[in-house]
Amino acid sequence: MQRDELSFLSGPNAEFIADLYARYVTDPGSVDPSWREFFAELRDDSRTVLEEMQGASWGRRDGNGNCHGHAADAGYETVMLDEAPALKTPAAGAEPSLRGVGIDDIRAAAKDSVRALMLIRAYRVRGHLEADLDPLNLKPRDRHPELDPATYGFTETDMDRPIFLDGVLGFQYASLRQIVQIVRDTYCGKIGVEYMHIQDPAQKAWIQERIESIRNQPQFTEKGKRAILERLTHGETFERFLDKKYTGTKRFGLEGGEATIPALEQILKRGSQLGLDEVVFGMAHRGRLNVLANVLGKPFVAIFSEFQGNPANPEDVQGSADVKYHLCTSSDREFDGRRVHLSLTANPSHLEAVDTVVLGKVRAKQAQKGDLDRNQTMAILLHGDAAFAGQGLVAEALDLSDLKGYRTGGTIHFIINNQIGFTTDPVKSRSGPYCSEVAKLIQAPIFHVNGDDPEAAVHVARIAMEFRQQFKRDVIVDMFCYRRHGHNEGDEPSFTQPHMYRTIAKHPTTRALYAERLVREGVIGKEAVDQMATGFQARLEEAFETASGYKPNKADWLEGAWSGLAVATGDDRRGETAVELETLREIGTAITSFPADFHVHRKLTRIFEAKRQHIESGTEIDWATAEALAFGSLLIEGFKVRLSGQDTSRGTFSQRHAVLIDQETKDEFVPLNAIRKGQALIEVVDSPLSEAGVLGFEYGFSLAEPRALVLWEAQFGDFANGAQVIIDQFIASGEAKWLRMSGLVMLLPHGYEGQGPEHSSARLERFLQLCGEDNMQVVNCTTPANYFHALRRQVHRNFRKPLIVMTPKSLLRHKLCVSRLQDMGPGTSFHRVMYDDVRLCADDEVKRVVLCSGKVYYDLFEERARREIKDVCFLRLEQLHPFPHKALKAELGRFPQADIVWCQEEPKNMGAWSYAAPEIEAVMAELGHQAGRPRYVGRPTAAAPATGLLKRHTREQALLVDQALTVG
Ligand SMILES: Cc1ncc(C[n+]2csc(CCOP(=O)(O)OP(=O)(O)O)c2C)c(N)n1
Ligand SMILES: [Mg+2]
Repeated sequence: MQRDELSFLSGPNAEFIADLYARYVTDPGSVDPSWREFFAELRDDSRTVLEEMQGASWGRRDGNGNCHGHAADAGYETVMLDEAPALKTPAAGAEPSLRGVGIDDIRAAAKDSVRALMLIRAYRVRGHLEADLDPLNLKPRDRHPELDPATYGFTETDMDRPIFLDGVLGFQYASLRQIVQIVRDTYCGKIGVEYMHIQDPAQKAWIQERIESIRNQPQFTEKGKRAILERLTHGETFERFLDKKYTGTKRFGLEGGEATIPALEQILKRGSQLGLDEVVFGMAHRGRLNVLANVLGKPFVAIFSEFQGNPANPEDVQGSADVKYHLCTSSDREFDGRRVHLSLTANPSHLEAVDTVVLGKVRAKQAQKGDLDRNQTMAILLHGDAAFAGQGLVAEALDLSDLKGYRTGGTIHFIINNQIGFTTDPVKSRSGPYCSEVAKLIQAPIFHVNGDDPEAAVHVARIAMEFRQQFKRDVIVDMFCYRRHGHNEGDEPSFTQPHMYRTIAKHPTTRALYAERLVREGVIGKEAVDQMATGFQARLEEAFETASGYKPNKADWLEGAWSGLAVATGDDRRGETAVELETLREIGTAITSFPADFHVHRKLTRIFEAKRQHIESGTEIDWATAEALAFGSLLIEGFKVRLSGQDTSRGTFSQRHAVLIDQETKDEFVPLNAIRKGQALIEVVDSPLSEAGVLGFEYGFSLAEPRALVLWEAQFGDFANGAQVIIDQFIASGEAKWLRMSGLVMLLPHGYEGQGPEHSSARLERFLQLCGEDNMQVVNCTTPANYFHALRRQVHRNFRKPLIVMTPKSLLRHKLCVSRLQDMGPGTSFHRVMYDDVRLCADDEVKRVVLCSGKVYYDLFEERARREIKDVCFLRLEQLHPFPHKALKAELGRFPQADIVWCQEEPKNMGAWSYAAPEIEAVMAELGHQAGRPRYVGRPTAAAPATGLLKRHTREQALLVDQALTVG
């Protein structure tokens, strides 16, 4: 059959066949028997193909201009690879015509087209499975049957017959031989692309166009190639140098994955052309020193000095410091005259824990600079293959990526996939075919690339950057490479991976392979290659010589957004937190108002009415109202407030109602954002059901934005232990390890109310055990006003410390747990210790002082009143850490004759007892108090925090209250 005769299959006829097929699918009897036979012969997935005949693949793509906006750039110049013109055979004005063509011809030609489309589609979906990705070629690559033309009934004799494609792959007609060549070039080279899982047609079409138009073959100018070689040379020489000078010292070298360096460089360079001016990096151990030096430009001399065991910061601001491959740094770099600020976030050993911290920082920075379309600031997260597959935090971070309250306009994830995790093989560390599978959770495109082809790595890095800027969504680069040495430099890898390491030993370095290629291509001479390495080595030597005399001249904190803040000193830390009564009333009016046409829930109007009356009378201000007053007052002072947590906008206990929902339209209204013109805004975000990920995010936000009150709320305090890594590794120790302050507030519902083991305790004891070196504050307030001051204090001092708050549940509605407006008014402040409001007897008649904290105070208070006891007085420790030594001493000094009891509702091995007992004893010793030490009253030691039986709870609670009040 001649080509012209095949023209019947262009546009309209293609649709005709697709329509015919649609009819066949719904009712096979409705089509001509010859067509029925034809369709029946097709495989199951022909449905997809025929559907696509009318869709993006068959029809013309929209030709999104941005796909081709690849301005040649100085460093890595890329020119588009023109497709060989011989392959292009446009249908020269052929008119659709069925004249003179028999049904058998139509059937044969249509069958060819459909089968070819199925094959092409199979390559788009699964071509990556046959891509040449592993530099070590450890496993023979299996052929996938769907990528074999024979599967579709093609035989060798079909190879050269023209097949009508109507624009697919850019061709009107192509032979099967040509088609196979093109799809294999595009999908089975050194790059494997997974994108057909993306449901958004524009994103899918963009990627298809971007890669198919150039058969996914990068082509670089000579200058670009030399630049890539130079970056590889820096990467390799740096590790070699460290290996020579500090043999056996842990550095978690990048060797085997050096293509990371030019790839990152490309992201920054292309990003700067597309509007980026700030990148926040998060990464683990592997290659971190190399990235610090060769991407972020940390001075070599500083790194060498740290290798010699010297501190990274001046002695006087040392903190407890951290190992060198956890440290943060920041720098400015220029790309073609455009400045890009780079920072690498400090991280703990815990893999992937830094991910959402980085995202939170990016979000805060975007807000700071008004980067509303998120074009300027971006996160790059580097991952190990085992960690990316294994750590749940990766999924949590991905889940945040497109949520309104957390999105950051897309992150580039770069996996340094060295095909091993410490000693563990991929087959033992993941169930899926790739380490990157989890990214499909958010339908991110995934570019697998062979790290021994640095041009391919740079090429996909560029596409990733363009995709992020175009769609503001996450994108994954999975760079297959290897790890030349053991997990660290003192580790013997062949105990467990003998075959792999025999292969690696014989395998030339990425740089050597690439240099050889460029010499072969005539891009560079052999001498120039060597010179590149020796020249760089000389620079390293020079830095090395001066390292022993190197002194960091200042710590890199309290700069930028943090300037004006200082290191916390002294004991008096109440800050200026009082607010004029007039202002409080103004806020009170705003938070109980809503637009006239807003349909508020009936029950809420009643609640708001009562609230408003209390504010007017200045009495009975409950917890949630005090909180709203604290937020509102900060907002009108210009401090932003960001509160996130599960169901936080309503409040787990239906107490907050910070966001109102119109009962007719579902519109939202935030009364706190309608106090005054020009006020700062509050962002109250209902979070996804994650603890670690979200807490990390808010911590990150607080690192970048000291002028905001940032809060995370747990649904119940217990759930915070799902975020233990963030608490231990960042919140409690970040300032000491990395000189990074945070004013983050954690709100943790806590209190024994008979709700069972999992809804009673926020594990106060754990937080207290973490306290040391003035690292954070732990409070367990008993009054709304004191909570009000504790919140305001967070941003009204010249330093920042995390604040852990045990928050109430039943006390949210307790008639005694209320404050007066004037307790927040002029002259008031936070109280670390609170004593009885009313003196029941003279100080020297007091027989017992009960020290307590939090909710149990109200149980004690009510029972003392019921029994009309006069000689027992209460001292509430509102703040547990820093321990209110001075205030407690002053109070306890009033009662030298009394016995001292510590009363808590938690079991003895929990709550504040273990922490507070020695502190109280020290105060008593200083006073020479006759009682010597405090006596414990509370639940006995227990395994679970609380009983699940309400009756037992009530009995236990009554007993401990009784013991606390019974003297003698
Ligand atoms: C949460 C966590 N668990 C365990 C470890 C101990 N550990 C350090 S590196 C490593 C292997 C990481 O493998 P991979 O993510 O592939 O990175 P690679 O070292 O291969 O670059 C392990 C298990 C850790 N650092 N963090
Ligand atoms: Mg690995």
